[in-house]
Amino acid sequence: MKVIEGKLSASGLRFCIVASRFNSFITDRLIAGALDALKRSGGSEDDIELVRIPGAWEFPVTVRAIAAQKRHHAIICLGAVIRGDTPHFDYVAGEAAGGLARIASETGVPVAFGVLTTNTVEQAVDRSGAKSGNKGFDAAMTAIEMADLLRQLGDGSR
Ligand code: INI
Repeated sequence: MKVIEGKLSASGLRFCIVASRFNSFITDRLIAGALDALKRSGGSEDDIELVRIPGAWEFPVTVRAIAAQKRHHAIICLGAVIRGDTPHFDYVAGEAAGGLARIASETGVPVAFGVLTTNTVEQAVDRSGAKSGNKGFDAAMTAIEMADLLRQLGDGSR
């Protein structure tokens, strides 16, 4: 049986990290985790770009523009949407998730979803480098694997 799966090596691959500034005390930790994963997997600083956006609502329009450039092997989205007292959370989190899934499948560029959607600040802290790990690190590892997998499955143009 031939098994096809992505390798966990970032060497020679180009990544774009898109990170929101809203709840930056969380998203800065996610960025640190993602950079740690990329570098420890053999990625080069020269092959990593960081794009900052105001909030998670701005992910789809930004990522669509970046994916259309076809310059990166994968895009890593990092954000933190924390539930408040109004339904705002549901609109922001839902549109970000749905928009990013659509863009990945329409463009063929892997988009890793490192956007925390939590009920409390404590849950977000736990997932950005405390007791539940760092979801920025996890998203970057997924991006590395998917970048290599899609390169194997694709036309090899990147
Ligand atoms: N943006 C976030 O990234 N996280 C949030 O928790 C959040 N809340 O709760 O409001 C949030 N709102 C801002 C939104 O993403 C847009 O930047 C804003 O509506 C302007 O378009």
